[in-house]
Amino acid sequence: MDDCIFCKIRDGEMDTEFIYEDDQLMVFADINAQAPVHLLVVPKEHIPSILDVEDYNLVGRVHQVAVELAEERELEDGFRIVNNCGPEGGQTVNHLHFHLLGGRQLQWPPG
Ligand code: DGP
Repeated sequence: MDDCIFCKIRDGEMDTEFIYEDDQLMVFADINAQAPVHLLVVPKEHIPSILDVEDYNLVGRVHQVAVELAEERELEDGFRIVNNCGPEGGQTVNHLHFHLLGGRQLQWPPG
């Protein structure tokens, strides 16, 4: 996708530092951090949203990497993994991604 910001990040056009990378996934800090730890775990393939996922092993792998990063960041008191889907779900970038948030008391319910 030519105009997708996460595809541009994947392709090295944005000078974004990868915290983790493998053949399927990339992880980088959210530009608009909402918590002391706010990382985005992003499949490299341009999948618009979770509604478009065909292989749910990918979603499992996303969670495995997110949990490993939470452990690495010593978020033993808790953290949250969030996927926003569609306009009412608050999705603003139409390239599948999961937020890993932690390092402060998170509130529930979200706004
Ligand atoms: P969502 O609202 O769930 O679609 O989250 C999209 C997130 O992506 C939002 O928290 C801000 C982040 N974001 C948008 N553009 C960029 C960017 O260019 N670089 C980085 N690192 N994060 C971005």
